Parts: sequence; structure tokens; C-alpha cells
Amino acid sequence: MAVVQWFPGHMAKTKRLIKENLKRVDVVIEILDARAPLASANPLLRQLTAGKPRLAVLNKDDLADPDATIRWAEEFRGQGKTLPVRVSASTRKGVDAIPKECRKLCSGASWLQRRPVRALIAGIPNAGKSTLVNAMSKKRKAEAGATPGLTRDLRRIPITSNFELFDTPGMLWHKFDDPRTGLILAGLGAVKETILPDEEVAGEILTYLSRCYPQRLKDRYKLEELPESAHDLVEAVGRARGALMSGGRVDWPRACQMVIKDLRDGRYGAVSLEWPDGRGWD
Ligand SMILES: Nc1nc2c(ncn2[C@@H]2O[C@H](COP(=O)(O)OP(=O)(O)OP(=O)(O)O)[C@@H](O)[C@H]2O)c(=O)[nH]1
Ligand SMILES: [Mg+2]
Repeated sequence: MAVVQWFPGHMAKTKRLIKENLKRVDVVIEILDARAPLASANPLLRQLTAGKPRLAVLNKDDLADPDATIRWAEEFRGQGKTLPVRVSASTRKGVDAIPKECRKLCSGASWLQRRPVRALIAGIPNAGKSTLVNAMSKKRKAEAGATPGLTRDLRRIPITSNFELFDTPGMLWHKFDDPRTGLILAGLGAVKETILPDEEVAGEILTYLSRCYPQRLKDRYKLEELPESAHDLVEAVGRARGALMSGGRVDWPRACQMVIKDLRDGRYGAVSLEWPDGRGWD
């Protein structure tokens, strides 16, 4: 597996934006992807915002396996950590808890009765930061969409008379020490497509799914049996979905794109890519 390094100029700019604006905010909200609460946690963000009250939010709860999310909650509780808030920005489920939790984090502050709580929303690209801001503001104010790197600047968005948000562009960190992190983030669409080859991402994702969700994989592609190797899994999916070239050979780029798209579109049902016990990955 390749080690991913992707820290382009606009992320360096985001790092600067966050650093410069930290003194203007009271709370940092880190948006995590509920399907991968560890891989989507940004160590650089933690380092940059050390000392600020912090609220972790697991977004895209609707796409994550509820069983995995429960186990993560047990894991965090066992480690004595505050539980992240579970939300689904696209359906607005759970989002009302965010301003409440942020106010709680500021309780006792002398200014609390005089001015709004200001919270900075940050996280990896495509985590749903802008969608969440829009869900909370009840009006569409931040540009959101499936492309990582859509938000380019810091934006201040008033939510209510006592709560304000600052939306920031997505940011990664300089180097993923664990190659699995890069793969998971590529699968989730947080890393630009050209950084990791689709073949590698699709093969690894299929292998993971064949271990953790074999029946879902069989159902999705109408397969009786699941082959063992990543190569044979891609072949089987390509044939099942008719991604073929003339002569009947599997069109690999197309087959791999289908797998990645199916994952992002939730076609395997609600699946998580990380479990506290590390299952599914070598
Ligand atoms: N199913 C589901 N999709 C979501 C949810 N939240 C966001 N999305 C989708 O995820 C994609 C990325 O959303 P954005 O809000 O643009 O993400 P972002 O974190 O602002 O991305 P950048 O600005 O590029 O860093 C969009 O296609 C959203 O519709 C959610 O809770 N559930
Ligand atoms: Mg955005």
C-alpha cells in the first residue's frame, strides 16, 4: 500500500486561516465521518487547536453501521473521552444538539449572556461541514457538494442570536503514517481522486467488505460466492455489472469506479470502514 501525502497549497492556507482565527472563536467543532471515526480525525487540527474547548461530531450517521457506531461509543466511554454527537447533516437529524453542546462547553464564561458563542467548524474534506452549517442555519448559505475542497475560504455564518459558526475548507495533514488511513479516506472521497489509484482503493475496499459485510456484497452484485483475492473480487464485480471491454475482458477502470461510487452512494447499505477491534483490515 502506498503512503499518501496530499497537502496542497489550499490546505496550507486553511491551516493559516484556522490558526489566525482561533482567537475569535470559543469552541472548535471537528466534523468526523461516522464511518471512520479514527481515520477522519485530523491530528494536525488537534495540534493547531490544542487548548480550545472541542466538540467532536460524527456526521453521516445515516451511512454508518449503527452497530459499529455503538461500539465506538463504548470504546470512547472506556477511554474516558466525551462522546461525540451523532448527526446526519443531510437529514438534519441530531444537529440541534450542536449549539447546545457548544454552549455547555462555555458554561461559566462571563461573556455568555452578552454575546453569541462562536464555533469554528473544521475537518477533513468532504466530511459534510458546509452541509451541516446549512442544516443548522436552516437556509442554504455555504456551498456544499461531493467534491473535496469545495469550500475555499473561512465563512462566518450567524445561526441564532446566541450562536455563530465559522465554516472552513477541508484540511488533511502532511503524511498518513498508516497506509490504511489513506485508503479509507480515498474511499470516503476525502482525498483527491488522482492521489491513490482507483484499482488499489477498490480492491482494498472490496476485500474489507468481503470480510465484514459478505452478504451485502453478494446481494449488491448478485454473486453466489466471493472470491478470495482483491484482483478476483474486482473481476467478479466487473463481470456482474457488465463493465466489459470488447472481447469480454473486464474494464478495470470502470469496474473500480463503480465500486467506489457504490460505497459513496451507500449502495452496500449502512457500512462502517473502521471498528474499534480493527476487524476487516490486515
Ligand atoms: N448521506 C449523507 N451525506 C452527507 C451528509 N453530510 C454531507 N453529505 C454529503 O457529503 C458531501 C460533502 O458535503 P460538504 O458539506 O460539501 O462537505 P465539506 O466538509 O464542506 O467539504 P469541503 O468544503 O470540500 O471540505 C455532499 O455530497 C453532501 O451532500 C450526511 O449526513 N449524510
Ligand atoms: Mg465545505
